[in-house]
Amino acid sequence: MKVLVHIDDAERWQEALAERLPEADIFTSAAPAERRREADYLAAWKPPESLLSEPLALKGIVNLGAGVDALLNNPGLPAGVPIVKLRDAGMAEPIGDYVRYGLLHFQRDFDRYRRQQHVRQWHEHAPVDKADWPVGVLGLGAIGARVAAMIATDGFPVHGWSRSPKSLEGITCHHGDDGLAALLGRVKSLVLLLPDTPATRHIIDAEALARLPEGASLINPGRGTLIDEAALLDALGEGEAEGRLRGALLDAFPAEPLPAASPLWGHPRVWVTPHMAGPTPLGAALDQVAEALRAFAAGEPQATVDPDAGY
Ligand code: OXD
Repeated sequence: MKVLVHIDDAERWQEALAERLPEADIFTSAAPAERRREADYLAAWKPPESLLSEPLALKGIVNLGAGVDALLNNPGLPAGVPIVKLRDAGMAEPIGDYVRYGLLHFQRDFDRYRRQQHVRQWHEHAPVDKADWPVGVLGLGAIGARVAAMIATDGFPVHGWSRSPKSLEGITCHHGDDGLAALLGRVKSLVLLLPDTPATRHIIDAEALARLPEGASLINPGRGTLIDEAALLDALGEGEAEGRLRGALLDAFPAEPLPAASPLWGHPRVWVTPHMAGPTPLGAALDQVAEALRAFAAGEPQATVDPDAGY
């Protein structure tokens, strides 16, 4: 099988994949056009439209990440080619740690203490137990479910939400529109781990934010398109004094890098990180890619992405 690889450090992936698939001919998108045309499969992260629009006769695509939004929204994506994406591939653990950091940041008042430090103010806030800090996790796919389990183990009561019903041990599961409204009304921190699909775009709009209890916080290691940014800024209010929304820890944005002109950069109660919550550990990801390519070649592809559902 011939595999075309496109990702920032493609040569590293090419070499490591060749060790796992010695039977395969693996080359990167830097190869000449006639060589690229020979590819049976594409393993790629955010390939440019120009590459996808080339006359490639692909039998399958492996998305080198968990989110397929960039690929599905690429106008060059050839129709009908089955797509397999990385499953948890080791990203859930660091994403869980990112969420833990955010939860402790708000639950232990680090945001308030930082502001007090600026004015040299020594004042202790009454602690709130984790058991009294309900957390909502929107999205219970492979990553969301693992993150929900991690924070439940830490002692936070966790409410999970998915579009269709799910049952997860130790998590109070909600589903559908009514379930979402019920969850929003009772959580002190809201964590977004949904994929970017037409159904999830701006799911956190003014109405959803208004349902959150006064002083709730938002943690988004998922996708930037989940949030209506104008509504978010409105709920946060201006300046250091806490608004209806206490603060937001954001790792994902509709346009990345976050444009320098974005008001989020300078907001005193917004923490911006550069889409670093869930780095993909190369080893685990490569094992999954090799497995997916072998399954394609054997004519038994693994669970493929549903382009209509968007994940
Ligand atoms: C992913 C990501 O989808 O890194 O894997 O955002």
